[in-house]
Formats: sequence, structure tokens, C-alpha cells
Amino acid sequence: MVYASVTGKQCEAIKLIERRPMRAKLSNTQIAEFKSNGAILVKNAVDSDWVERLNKVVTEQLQRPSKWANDANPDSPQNRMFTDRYLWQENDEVKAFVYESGCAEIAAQAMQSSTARFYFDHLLVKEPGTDAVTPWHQDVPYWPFLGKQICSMWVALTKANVAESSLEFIRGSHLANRYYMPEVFGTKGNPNVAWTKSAEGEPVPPIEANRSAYDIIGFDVEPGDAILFSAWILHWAPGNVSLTKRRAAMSTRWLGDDVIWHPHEGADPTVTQEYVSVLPGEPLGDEPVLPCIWSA
Ligand SMILES: O=C(O)CCC(=O)C(=O)O
Repeated sequence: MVYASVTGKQCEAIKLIERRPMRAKLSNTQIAEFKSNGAILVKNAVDSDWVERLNKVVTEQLQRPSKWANDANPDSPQNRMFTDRYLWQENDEVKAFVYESGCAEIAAQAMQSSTARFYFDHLLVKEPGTDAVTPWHQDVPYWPFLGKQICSMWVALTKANVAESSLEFIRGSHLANRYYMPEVFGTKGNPNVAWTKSAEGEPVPPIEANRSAYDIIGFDVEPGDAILFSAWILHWAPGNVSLTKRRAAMSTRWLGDDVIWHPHEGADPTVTQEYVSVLPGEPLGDEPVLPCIWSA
């Protein structure tokens, strides 16, 4: 399908794009829980054919990673933490998912935003027996934005439970008004993570060493379920304790009405000053790299 170029003020034009009916809408309870807890589970958030289509993308990317991939153990069927991202501009399946899956509207509802702009897609795969944990971190310091209406929709492509490989969060930590230093994921020597620098922010406290001091929540997921969470919440995932099952997810990142441009050292280099029309501190304009996928 050819997509209309929809950005900023042209957001209205999104109505012209043919979209599938949404699989899941959030209840008022879920919206309230997202606001207070910072993370919620959305059962059956996307149709099963998206799960099938994105699992094919996982297989392809594992074989032919993009230039943004972070691969701890290339080609290994075990103990491999693999992430790839920013595929939507080149991969039609990922682009279709971004535009048609209904994730944008769900994200907008959770953020209570009248628009949902897309930032980037992130495939996160842990092969059986993966040791590498996803360290406790907060997303927003990695990204060149500020604003409370920033969230991720992490769609499970495989079954995962908290004991083995699913995500955990510190309930309510998104409201604490803290900004933590980015942590390097995966292999520290990998040039694809070299941009992650200890720039702005305070160090993340040693949460794993002191778990009982925190109010930790986590979600077991089935394929097609989503975990929706604020970019300000502290979260992590273990490696993959299962020796037989892959854990894979597609996380999409969403920006709402209050977001301003905040480039800084150590921020993700996929979208930099040269790609946007606004100056630091300004609300986003019509940015083709940050298309508005849904508007109220
Ligand atoms: O899937 C994971 O292990 C980590 C996911 C995550 O941290 C994120 O989507 O922000």
C-alpha cells in the first residue's frame, strides 16, 4: 500500500488512509492505571496475523541485521541478545504495522493525547539461554525529546513470562520527576551502541541488588498482547532463562501533543537536528521522520 505522507498539521489526512479496525481499545480503568502505574498490559492488542508477519521480520533481521542492529552473539541459536530498529522506512511489513495495526490510537489513548506521532520501531529478541539482561533504565534519556506524553507499546511476538524473560517496572516511577543516565544495552564494544554515553542524568540505583525496596510489577504475555509504558518509567528484563523458547517483541515508540525537541549528547542518532524543522526546546513541526499516524 502507498501511504500518504502525513506529518504534523496534515494529521487530518490520516483519515484517508485505509486502516483495519482496531483490535483493542483501552478501558477507562486501563487509562487510569497507565496514568498512575506507568505501565499496563493490553491483552490481544494486535491481530494474530501481525504476530505472524512480524515473526517473519524477526527471522529475516536475525539473518540480515540492519545498520542499527545490536547483536551480542551473531548467528548463534542460543544466548543471543539481538535488537534491531528503525526498520519502518525500508521494511514494508514494519511500515504497515506502524500505520495499520492500531497501535497509534492505543498509544494516544493511553497518553491522553489528541495525536500520536511515530518515533521508531525496535525489535527485541532474546534467543533461548540468553544471559544478557536488559538493564534497569528509563527510556526518555536515550531520546531527543522531552514531554510527559511519550510511551512505548511493546508487542509480544512470543509467549513470555516474568520468571523467564518478560518486562518488569517500578510502579509509579514515571511520576518521580527523575532523569537517569542512559545505560549501554548488550555489547559495550559494539559500534551500534557507542552513541550511548553517560551524558545527562543521575545514575540508575542498584535496583536488582535491592528489589524488596521497590514496588515492582511485571506482566506475563501471550503473542499479540502488548505492554504499554511511559518513557519515564524505570524498567528492565532478565535475559532469557528458557533453554528452548525464543523471546521476541516489537516495541513501537510514540510521541504525544506535549513533546518538545531536546537533542543532547548520548541521544539516539536515528533522528538528529538535520532531520527536523525545529530548534531545541520547540514543539515538533511537520517532520516527515516523525509522522503523525493518528489524530483525534
Ligand atoms: O525487551 C526488552 O528486553 C527491553 C525492552 C525495553 O526496554 C523497551 O522496549 O524500552
